[in-house]
Amino acid sequence: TDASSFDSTAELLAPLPDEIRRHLYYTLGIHENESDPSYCYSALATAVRDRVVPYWRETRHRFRESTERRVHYLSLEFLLGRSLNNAVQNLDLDAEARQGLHQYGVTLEEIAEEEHDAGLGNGGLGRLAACFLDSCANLKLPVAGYGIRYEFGMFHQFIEDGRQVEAPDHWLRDGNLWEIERPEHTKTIKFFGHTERCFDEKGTPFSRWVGTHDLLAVPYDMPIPGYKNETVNTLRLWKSEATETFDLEEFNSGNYPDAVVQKNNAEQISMVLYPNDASENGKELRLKQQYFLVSASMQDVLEKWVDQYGEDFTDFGRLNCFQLNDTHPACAVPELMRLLMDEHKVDWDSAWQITTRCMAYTNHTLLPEALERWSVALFSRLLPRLLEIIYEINERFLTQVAKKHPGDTELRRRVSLIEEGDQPHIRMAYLSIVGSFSVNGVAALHTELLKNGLFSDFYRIWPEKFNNKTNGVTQRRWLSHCNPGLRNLLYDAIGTEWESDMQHMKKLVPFADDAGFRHKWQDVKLQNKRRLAEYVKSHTGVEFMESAMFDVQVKRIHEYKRQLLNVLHVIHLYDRISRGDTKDMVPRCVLIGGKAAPGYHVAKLIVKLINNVASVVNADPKTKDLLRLVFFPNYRVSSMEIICPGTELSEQISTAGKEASGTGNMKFMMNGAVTIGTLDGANIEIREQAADENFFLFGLDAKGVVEAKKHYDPNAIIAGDADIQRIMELLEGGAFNQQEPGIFDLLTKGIRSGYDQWLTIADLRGYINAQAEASKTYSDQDKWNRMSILNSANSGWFSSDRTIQQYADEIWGAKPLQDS
Ligand code: DL6
Repeated sequence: TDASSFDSTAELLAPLPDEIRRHLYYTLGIHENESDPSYCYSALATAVRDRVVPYWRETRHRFRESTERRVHYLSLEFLLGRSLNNAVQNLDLDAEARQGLHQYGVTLEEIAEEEHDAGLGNGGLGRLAACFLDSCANLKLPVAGYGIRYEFGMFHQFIEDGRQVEAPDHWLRDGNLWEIERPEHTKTIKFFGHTERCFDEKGTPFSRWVGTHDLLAVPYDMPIPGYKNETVNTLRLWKSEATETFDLEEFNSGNYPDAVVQKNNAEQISMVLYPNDASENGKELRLKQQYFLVSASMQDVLEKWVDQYGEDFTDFGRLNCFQLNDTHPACAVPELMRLLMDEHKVDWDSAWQITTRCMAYTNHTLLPEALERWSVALFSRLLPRLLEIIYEINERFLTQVAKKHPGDTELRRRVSLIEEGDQPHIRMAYLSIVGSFSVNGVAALHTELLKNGLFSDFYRIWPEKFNNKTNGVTQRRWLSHCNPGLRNLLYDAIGTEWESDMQHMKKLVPFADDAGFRHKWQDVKLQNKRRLAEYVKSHTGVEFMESAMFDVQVKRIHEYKRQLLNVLHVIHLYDRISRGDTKDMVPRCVLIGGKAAPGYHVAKLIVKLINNVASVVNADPKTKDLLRLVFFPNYRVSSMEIICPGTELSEQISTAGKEASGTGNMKFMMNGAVTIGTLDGANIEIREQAADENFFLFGLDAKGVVEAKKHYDPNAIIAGDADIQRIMELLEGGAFNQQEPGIFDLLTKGIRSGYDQWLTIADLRGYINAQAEASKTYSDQDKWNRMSILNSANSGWFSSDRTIQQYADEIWGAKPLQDS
């Protein structure tokens, strides 16, 4: 095909308002006066998609023709959120879209609400993948995402009687206008069966995986538009289907339910996202999902390779790179080996050279419970051929280690890919390290802890593999789109370049000293606080006072993130109010939101505690004008788009050494919130960029945490601090659970225990003091606004464009696609 033919199709389109009308009329069969918001959404989204498609086709064409290195980002999660606004923004269609909607009496904001969030992820890891795709498109990099098209995304969270209740998220119920099915690229995926040793005509042995249960992987492509740059990259999501939808024999014999068993079993694989962000799942279905994604994607890439270069794989490693988003897609290592050897007759040594040249692994957690291990027994049943390959990789690796470190059997035991025991397990992180040329952490501290802690043996063996890539977020969604007031103020002050290059945010620094500008800055924040207050009111019934400090912690609920510490501080403020100690008290509205993994009992109890404390605090007339607490239900991407711009104090209070990076912290910083936080994850870099005086620091650092655990005595700390003692008395005395005595005992006993891993009480005094400092600063609004501006001005480092540029330069060796 000739690339020039692509442009002409774009010219066939009429102005957007006419296209909206055309789609209402012809595509949806609606009379103009029947149009309700959902039809308007469909018409606009289809019209916008029509604008996207020519660029998409052309980018795909350039991608196919390019002889530069291609990158394949493999991830079990892509937390995309909504697509319409993103496409409107990136294709610069805002004015036309508004004009087109005007005649139907609806606004773009109302229409956008019609779209379901694509919640194909749990939290940070999945949202990072989405930000990365946006940045790759912005930088015109030849990067394709590969994931699973879950029928049900992240569950909906409801709060009933203060407790989390989960409901399924059938996000595809009304269809998804942002995907195109590509049945011609369907792949067959094997499970179960056994392997056979065979010999080719030259007598060379090879293996065959036979007797398998097969199913199909059907691709659905989603466009990833770059920012005003005529580039549209692809996210390919796989749906599982049965090879035969019906067993005709069963059907004809009248056994209708059994006739569709195969179909149901096959479709289960892409049916639902596992909702655990930081704990091992260990379930057969989860391993099936992982292998399903990996096998389909690897086959896809190899198929394209063979189309372009034939069966010569000499340059495959040089021209391809697979970025493994955590260990979830770690089966990519043995699967690429299998496909090269069994399907394309490449010998072991060459296949290994190719594989280790193109795999790169990102680690996202230090928590031991999140490190994936798969039982050998399960693996041998489900993926027998892969297990054989893993055993051989391990054998060869351990031989290499023995040569380098003779006599060190302990080292070999420690680094083995197989953890021995009654039930041997495969260590997926080790498999990923051995199979990759690059291993990276997601913030400077995190990478240091990987090198010197969790993966120290491997760091000793291959120091050159390890590198850091501090996370980032896209300023297009997380500043420009979600905060139009601030965007317009920035346009006036420093122009528009920051939207595609965040280094330009630095131009904002001198404005911190401009009183007039500070005033405008504060006014924008006030508007955003009003919008947030309305949102909170409509979802929880609680009124936020607009003059109060908006203090926010939104993220998954987990003990290490210490939402509990936040609640203890709220109880402290409540105690002060109850005792009449309100002199100089700065009014606060505290918002906490996030989902707890459905099986994580303690996290769910923390949700209940937040809700119970909120009920007591908000109902007490003494707190009027001084304190509010809400638990915001069903926290997700689209709610962050409203919460983030209205936030003034960003809570990043994890136990040091536990949060790999954090990315919410970066979104808040960009929008001018000041952080109160520990020296954990990317907080350290946030403080470095913003300067110490523009950050409220407290708590133990990572080394301090290790030390403190040796002689931790929370009860002594409680006994020696009257404020903390009163907090505990209120909690333990049942002030927040009068009707349900004892329900929070697990939490109070936990924080009183010398084995409390999260050292809540150790950091509480420091936290209370830092909060007091934040309040004092807030009462000087001029000073606060200065800090706020400087946070935003210095947030350029946290653009995912910077992160991706580093991945491209330092790991991938990828260059932008040339314009045709
Ligand atoms: O790297 C993205 C994100 C980090 O910002 C968070 O700090 C980290 O907790 C999160 N990790 C996970 C762990 N899941 N697994 N495995 O979600 O990654």
